[in-house]
Amino acid sequence: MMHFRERLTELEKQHQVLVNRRNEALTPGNGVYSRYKYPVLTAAHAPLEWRYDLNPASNPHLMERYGINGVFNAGAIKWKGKYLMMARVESIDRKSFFAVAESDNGIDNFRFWEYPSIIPETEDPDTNIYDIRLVQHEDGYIYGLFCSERKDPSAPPYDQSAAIAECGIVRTKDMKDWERLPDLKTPSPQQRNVVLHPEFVNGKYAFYTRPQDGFINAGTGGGIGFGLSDSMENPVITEEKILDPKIYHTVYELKNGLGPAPVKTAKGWLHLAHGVRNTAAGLRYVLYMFMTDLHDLSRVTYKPAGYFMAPEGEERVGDVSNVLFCNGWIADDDGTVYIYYASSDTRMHVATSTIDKLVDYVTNSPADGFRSAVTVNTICRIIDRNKTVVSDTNHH
Ligand code: M1P
Repeated sequence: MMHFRERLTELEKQHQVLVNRRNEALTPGNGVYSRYKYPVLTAAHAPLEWRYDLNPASNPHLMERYGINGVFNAGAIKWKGKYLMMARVESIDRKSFFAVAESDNGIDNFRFWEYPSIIPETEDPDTNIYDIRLVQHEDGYIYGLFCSERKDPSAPPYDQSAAIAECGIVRTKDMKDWERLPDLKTPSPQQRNVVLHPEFVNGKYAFYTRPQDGFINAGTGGGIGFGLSDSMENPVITEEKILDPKIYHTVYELKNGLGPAPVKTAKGWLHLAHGVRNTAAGLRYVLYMFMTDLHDLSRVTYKPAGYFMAPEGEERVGDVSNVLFCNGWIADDDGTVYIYYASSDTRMHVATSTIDKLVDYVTNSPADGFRSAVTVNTICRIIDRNKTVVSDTNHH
C-alpha cells in the first residue's frame, strides 16, 4: 500500500501537471470563435488543501474528506490585469458556492485562490447559491447577481424538491470582501438568470430578468425580461418587459435566460444567452446571441437564427448532459473576447473571438425564418451567391 508521503507526492504532481497544462486553440473552427483543446477549470483543479486533511496523524490513509463534484457556470471579470473566473463549485453534498480562479492569459493556468468566496447570508439563509454574473457597474462597485435557492415553505411534506429561486445580490470593491444586499423583488414568483446592466438608465439600475412560475418550468413566465430599480440597497422592479420571448420550434422554445452582462459596441449591446428545448433525452441547452439598441435597451435589433454554440464531443456528457451554459465573458482592451462556458453542469471551457467578429456574426448572419421553407430559401440564396464568388475566383 502506498505510504502517506508517496500518495501526497503523486497527488501534488498530478495537480501541478493539470494546472500548468498549456491550452491550444482548435483549428480551423467556424470562423466566429475558436474552441480550445482542454477545459479551463474542473473539479480536479480544486486545491488539495480544500479536499484532504493533510495531517498524517489524523488522516493516515490520506483520504479525500470533502470532495468536489463539479466546477461550472462561472462569472468572469478582468481584474488588476488578471483574468478571473468566479466559478460555481459544487461539492459532493450538492451544495454550490463561489470560488475565484485566476490566470495570466485567460486560456490556461487557472488557479483557485486559497479560500472560496465568503458570501454573507440574509436573515432567510440560502440553501444553495449558484450562477453568479459579475458586473463592474459605473457606480464604482463590482456586483455579483446570483441565484439563491430555498425550500418552498408551502410545499407539502412529501414533496422535498419544490424550491423557490430568487436573485441574490452582493457587491465588492476588491473581489474579496462581499457585502450582501437584499434579494431582488420583482412581479414574478421566481427568478433565475438575473443580470445587472453595467450603466445607469435614466439614473436607475437596469436589470435583465427571467420570470418563471415554477423552479424548473418557466410556465407563463420565460423570456428575457427588462426592468428598472431606483436603488441597489432596496432593489425592486415593479414592471418587467419581455425583450426576448420563448418561441415555438426554436432553440429557445421552452425557456431562455441571459448569460453574462452585455458588451457595448458601436453598433449596439452584444448579448449572449442560453436557450432550452425539450427532447426525448431531456432538456437541451445551447447558447445564442443577439444585439439590442444602444438607446432603447429593450429593443432587439439583430438576432441570428439558431444557436451560436451547442454541446460537442465530451461537452455533451456530464452531470446534466447536453447542456452549454455561459454566465461569464471578458471583452479585453485589444478587442479579444474570452467566452467562459460550462458544459453539462460539470466543467468550464473557454472560446475566444473578437468584438469585430461577434458584431459581424450577429449583424450579418441570417435571422430565423421559423419555417423549413424559409430555411431552404436562405440556404439557396447563399448557394446562388457563392456561384458568382466561385466563377470570379476561377476567373482570376
Ligand atoms: O442544468 C442546466 C441549468 O439549469 C438552470 O438554468 P435555467 O434556469 O435557465 O433553466 C440552472 O440551474 C443552471 O445552473 C444549470 O446549468
